[in-house]
Amino acid sequence: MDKSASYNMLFFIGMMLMLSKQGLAEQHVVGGKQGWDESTDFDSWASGQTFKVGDTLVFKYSPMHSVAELGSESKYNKCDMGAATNSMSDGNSVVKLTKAGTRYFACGTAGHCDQGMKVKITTVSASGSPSSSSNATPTSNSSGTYVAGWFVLGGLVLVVRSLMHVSY
Ligand SMILES: [Cu+2]
Repeated sequence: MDKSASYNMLFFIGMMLMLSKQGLAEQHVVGGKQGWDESTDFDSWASGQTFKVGDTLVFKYSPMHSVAELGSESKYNKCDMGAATNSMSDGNSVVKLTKAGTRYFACGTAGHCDQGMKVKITTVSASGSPSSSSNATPTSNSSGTYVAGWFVLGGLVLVVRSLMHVSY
């Protein structure tokens, strides 16, 4: 294989890597390095993240903490743990973000939520645009596939070109 053919191959491989990275679901460790702890500033952590449908949250914490999901913004604001669902206490809790919308999590240990140990996660549809209506998700998914299709086609043209070049 000559030089230009291998450059084309590299370009193609690079594009495939970019594509696969784009399509890959991300894992968000809640609170970053500090993890799920009273001292973590969850608002500033969350504001630096983009949560997409298909991504997962991972809560990492010591046995003095737990994770519970609160059903509404008002319960979240009041730290109303009475109606909490989906309680987890295994120290390494994984939550999958299956659809666009906002979800509320707080620590179940007495007093911790009031100390700020809570986080609000707003998930957007996979294309990255916030989606308030439920029917926006399939549309953005298919346009993503459409773009990906053109990328793959472009890559194939390059490979065919480099193969033809080699045979001269
Ligand atoms: Cu706690």
